[in-house]
Amino acid sequence: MIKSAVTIALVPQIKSGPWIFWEDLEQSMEKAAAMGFDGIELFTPSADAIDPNQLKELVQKYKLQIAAVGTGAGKVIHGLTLSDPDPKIREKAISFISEMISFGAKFGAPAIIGSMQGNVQPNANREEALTWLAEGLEILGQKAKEASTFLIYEPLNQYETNLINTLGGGRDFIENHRLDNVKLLADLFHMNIEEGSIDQVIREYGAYIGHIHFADSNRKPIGMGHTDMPPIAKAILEINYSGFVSAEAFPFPNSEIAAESTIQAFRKYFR
Ligand SMILES: [Mn+2]
Repeated sequence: MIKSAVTIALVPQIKSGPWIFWEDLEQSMEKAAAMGFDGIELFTPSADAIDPNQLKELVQKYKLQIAAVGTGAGKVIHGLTLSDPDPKIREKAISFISEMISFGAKFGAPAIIGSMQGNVQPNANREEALTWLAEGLEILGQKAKEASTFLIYEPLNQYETNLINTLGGGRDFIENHRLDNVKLLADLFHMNIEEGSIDQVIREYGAYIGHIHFADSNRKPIGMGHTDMPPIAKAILEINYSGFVSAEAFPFPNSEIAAESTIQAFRKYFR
């Protein structure tokens, strides 16, 4: 069964970003649970920012799953990416994400590689950058496997990365580099910019999709933009997707209304 999730960001440096909840972890979890979400997607400054024992207590108290953990803080705070021409920076990026994988795995949650994939830098060439990214994903996919979880790779829109922008590009990358244990994130906001037909692409690459980011065309909660949701929801149901549909959207007009609109949309399309 498809599960609902809502994002909670605890990284002050990204405070203008597309995350529903921003404030206190427990307060946000309490609200998410009261609205009926199945899980939360967490963005923390580092793998040791939250005490795992404390989080275990909260997860039990509010009966929420951890849907996934984001790694973007590694780039935002430390400037680390998997495609940096400097091997020392790539190494640090891998170790930052490895720690996130271990943290998430304590809760059965996969880690997401989004902005930490980086970009082709002006002093690097595209082939090299893609090779570095593949090397990183290979190591991290194995790390995730050892932790009994999987790794999520997110194609981003062209204004956020010049590496891979489409689900098909992500599939080709996984196949060409024989990446094991790496699944794709279908982010409906990025796809609305990059794909010809979102529902067709979801059907075509359904077997590769391990996580879905739920946001409208303008990155506001579903229902507040012009994305034609019914055919997309139909495609998600048709591929027998059983992961999380997670609201990575702006807290518009505020966190509570954004979360409430999201869970209503989720129920409308998936329950
Ligand atoms: Mn996303």
